[in-house]
Amino acid sequence: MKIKTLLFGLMMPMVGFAQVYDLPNSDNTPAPCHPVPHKRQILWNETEFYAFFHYGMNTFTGKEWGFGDEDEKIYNPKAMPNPEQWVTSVKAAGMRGGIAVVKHHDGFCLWPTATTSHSIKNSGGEYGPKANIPQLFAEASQKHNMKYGFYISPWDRNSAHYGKDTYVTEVFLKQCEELAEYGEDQFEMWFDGARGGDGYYGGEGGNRNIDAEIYYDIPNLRARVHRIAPNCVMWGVGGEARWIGNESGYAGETDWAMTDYMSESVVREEGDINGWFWNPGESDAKATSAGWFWHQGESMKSAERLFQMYLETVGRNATLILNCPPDQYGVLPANTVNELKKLGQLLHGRLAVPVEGLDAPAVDYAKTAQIEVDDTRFGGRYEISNVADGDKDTYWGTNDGDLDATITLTWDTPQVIRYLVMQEPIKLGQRIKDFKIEYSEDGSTWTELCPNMQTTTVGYKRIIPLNGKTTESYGNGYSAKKLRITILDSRACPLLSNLNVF
Ligand code: FUL
Repeated sequence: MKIKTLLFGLMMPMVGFAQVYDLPNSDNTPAPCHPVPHKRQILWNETEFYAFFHYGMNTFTGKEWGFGDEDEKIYNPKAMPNPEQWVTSVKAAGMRGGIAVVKHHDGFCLWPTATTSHSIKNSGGEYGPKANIPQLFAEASQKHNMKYGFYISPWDRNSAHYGKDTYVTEVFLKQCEELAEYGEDQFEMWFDGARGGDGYYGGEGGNRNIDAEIYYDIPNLRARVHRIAPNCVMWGVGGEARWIGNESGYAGETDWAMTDYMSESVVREEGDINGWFWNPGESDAKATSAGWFWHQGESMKSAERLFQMYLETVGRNATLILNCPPDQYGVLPANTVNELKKLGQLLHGRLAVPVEGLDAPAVDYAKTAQIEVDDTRFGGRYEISNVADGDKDTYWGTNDGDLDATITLTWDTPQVIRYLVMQEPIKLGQRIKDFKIEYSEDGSTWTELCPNMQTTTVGYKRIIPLNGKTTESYGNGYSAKKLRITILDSRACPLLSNLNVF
């Protein structure tokens, strides 16, 4: 037993329970380890895996970045766009929500905005003017119990106002408010990092560059959107979640949800243990082979490749926003839908990710293990059984100052195991900074697992492929009578809200 635990235990009979329970922190709740997330950032993190839908003018021009001079009539869907099909297709992949691009750099708005005539109002064909994408997307998401939000490009290559104050006051902030009005329950608003450049700019053309940190009036933007949609995380330039630093679908094996400054890629991928504000990572990646928008003849990445991405993002304390572009008919093509379904089966069968219609989740061996630990926080509420009770609000912890601990899971007969999932209760900050994992087949000799992997951070969620590989993670597995997790160091007393073993 740790010295402090022992002293505390010895003192208890002397002090007496009644007196202790009169103390302000009578249940001995651990002090937060700052910085801590806002409630909206915790809810956002719980979304874990969601889709990106790049759809708009570029879908019809074949471009990735429209110049802003495109005739509105070019946007001409071949059928009524069907966001409900987008939502149900990604739900089948185990996703919990999506972000629809409703204005890209070309400035064309997929809703009848009051701020510009460059919108669906003046678009072509039977369906263009009728399909209010944010509205249809919000309604479909609500219907299917999926989280939703919108991508709105701050850079606007169409607007004559871009680069002037009037763009921010009369166009951009108003557009963000209009979008917020499509649903007070939206979870994220996405702003790309583009900082201006050349464009049409109302016909004047030329180059317009701005300083994104100052120009977009971010504090005001945040306040105005949060007044309408209080749980909407303002991504990127909004300062409430960070870009992970690449578009390839991976986060650092070490990944802190805090940052200090955002200039270096290592800080983006790994965060900063000394960061002073909560700024968790989101990884944006493409599910298809070509660009962000739909392109003729493009192929879909395999479900196995996407599973690997999931391990390297959601499994490393980041979220994954996976781009699935709708085509000119306003639907996700069949090959996308099929691969998404396969991905859902992998996530369900290997990691027990809930997917509607699938009812054979991976078996969670943490539920049948006998779990022991060498240190439990005084207070009666921090037992190790909390990590396997399926309740995200209960957690295990050690006493203050005890920064290490050993947790041992034992099974009556050996189980074949492949993945370990760990979660910290992040409302009290991200704490664990070093741990190791070992297993024993016979119950007495120990072998370290994944020694080449950085077993440093945990955060909201860490998924460890026990063979140390994200590429061929589903191998033969390990026949284990025992699994031992040793927390070696932590920023403050370590806490864990959940453990799963698959
Ligand atoms: C970037 C944009 O420039 C790309 O076109 C795409 O939308 C990507 C997700 O964000 O900043």
